Amino acid sequence: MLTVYSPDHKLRNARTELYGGELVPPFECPERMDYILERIGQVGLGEVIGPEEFGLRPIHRIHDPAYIEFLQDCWQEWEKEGFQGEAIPTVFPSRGMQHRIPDFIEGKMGYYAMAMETSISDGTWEAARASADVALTAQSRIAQGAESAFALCRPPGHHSASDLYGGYCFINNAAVAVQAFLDQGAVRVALLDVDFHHGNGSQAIFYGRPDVMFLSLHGDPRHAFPHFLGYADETGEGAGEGFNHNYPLGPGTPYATWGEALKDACSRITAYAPDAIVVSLGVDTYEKDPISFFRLKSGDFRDYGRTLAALGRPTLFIMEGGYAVEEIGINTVNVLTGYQDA
Ligand code: SP5
Ligand code: ZN
Repeated sequence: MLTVYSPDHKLRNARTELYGGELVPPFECPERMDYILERIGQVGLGEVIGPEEFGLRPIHRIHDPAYIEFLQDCWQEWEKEGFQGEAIPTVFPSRGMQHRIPDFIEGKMGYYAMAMETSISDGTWEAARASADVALTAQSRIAQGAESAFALCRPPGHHSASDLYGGYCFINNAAVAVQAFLDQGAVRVALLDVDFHHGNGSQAIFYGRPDVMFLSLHGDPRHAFPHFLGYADETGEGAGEGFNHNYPLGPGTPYATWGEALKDACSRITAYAPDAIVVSLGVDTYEKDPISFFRLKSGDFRDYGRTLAALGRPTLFIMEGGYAVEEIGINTVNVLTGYQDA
């Protein structure tokens, strides 16, 4: 299987994450990519290529142009104020307040943030743009006839909606790739999100549309980030009714239970008969993940890779989360070899 990777992810090197009331080194760190690349080499998964540049047009198909401008300018505007730390919002358009976009950077950040653990710093925008190019390059290989491809995206994307960043995400790489398939002639695309966290951004983007079926297995929002979306009764709206499927799962969920949910999701995908499948591949479902609560073991990742292969559709894997850094390579590549060897 072909992998697309850009070293420009290293430009995303924030020093801080707000966690438990402290500023700590981010869980979503550059070293994650080193372990995945190393494992790709060890198992001989296949060629690793760099991305092509696609510009802003495919990004604007998903994201509000004013939001993209905000991402581009945020760090300079923050620095200009003479603040000493990284850019973090402190005030939000909460219940009963206006949703007008302020001029001052602190207000703009609160408007565009869905969570404040994610600091913005120098290079964040450049890395996010490169990550989208990685996704689009892998997508284009499938559009040209490859059966599968792996977009080794960093930063991740699935928490980002049309005009929201947070949860370590800035541009929704998976959504941009889904839209690229549709713009190139696909009629239906399934977006399957197996990251531990609910893909709130992806759900929001496609919630009213029947041309994208979104399915997500994730920590129950009553207990897990992002807490405010991902319930089972969110089934789509308007023309999109019936094309959104959430599988919230509780603390301690083992692979036996998770795998049953995946099989249910797969039967829905088969019935939908999509032209392509995009997998938001987070491996924070792993038992040793430091911020998550499922109990998948390394071998389980290979097992569900085989389940995905049985769908028999062109499949684009997009990297999302996974924070047990030393095992992230083994777990991620197990999904891909499970798929490939099936
Ligand atoms: C892409 C992705 O996986 N984003 C996840 C972002 C999660 N950030 C907030 C994490 C808060 C975790 N709190 C749980 C404490 C458990 N000890
Ligand atoms: Zn996650």
